[in-house]
Amino acid sequence: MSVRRIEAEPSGLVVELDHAALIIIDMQRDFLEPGGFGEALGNDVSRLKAAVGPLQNVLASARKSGMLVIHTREGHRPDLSDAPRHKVERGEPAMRIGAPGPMGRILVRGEPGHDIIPELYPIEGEPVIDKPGKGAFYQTDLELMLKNRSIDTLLVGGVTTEVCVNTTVREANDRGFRCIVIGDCCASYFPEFHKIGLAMIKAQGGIFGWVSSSPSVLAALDSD
Ligand code: C5J
Repeated sequence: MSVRRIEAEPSGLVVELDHAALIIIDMQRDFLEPGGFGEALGNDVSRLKAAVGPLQNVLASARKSGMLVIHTREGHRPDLSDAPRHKVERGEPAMRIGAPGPMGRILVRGEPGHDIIPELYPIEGEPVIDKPGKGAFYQTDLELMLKNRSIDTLLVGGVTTEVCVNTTVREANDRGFRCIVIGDCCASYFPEFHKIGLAMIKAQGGIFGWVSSSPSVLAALDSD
């Protein structure tokens, strides 16, 4: 059993690597590249690039350690039968969910824009969770997968900090998982929401979880 200490806030943690998983949330072209869902909503998608390099480093290290790695993607069936009407109709986006865009239909499974960016592409053996909502537990088999492997601790990175990362961490926390959010492996279209999104997780003694950084996680994973 490999046990490591990870520096984090509000306190450092001891983690058994055999019972930990890296969860990478929604690093999809639709959120990170021009012409996708994120840009259609009026966002500056270049803001999310900050998380890519740190996540690449943590992903390489997690793979080397043998840790379970799980990727998630937000998106819908081609017939949009799993897309709530209010999600599709809200706001005044340049293109709505399901509309044809330069990377295929916006936020639709199987389209190029729905896929994970090449820099963080899953390798064989890494489960990919397709989720219709913001949280990775809602209407997915993620909890079952984690329980089957006796996972109790999640290292979490991805986008966006205050939306899908926060929602997933809250869902995980209520289900009894300990979440360590890797701050610089997350990003938001709104820098102030990124900062507050992380602050909300670690406030009040870690009300939803802990916040660490990629150098701290790498130091722990790479130490023998
Ligand atoms: C959003 C996400 N921002 N992955 N999704 O709609 O955070």
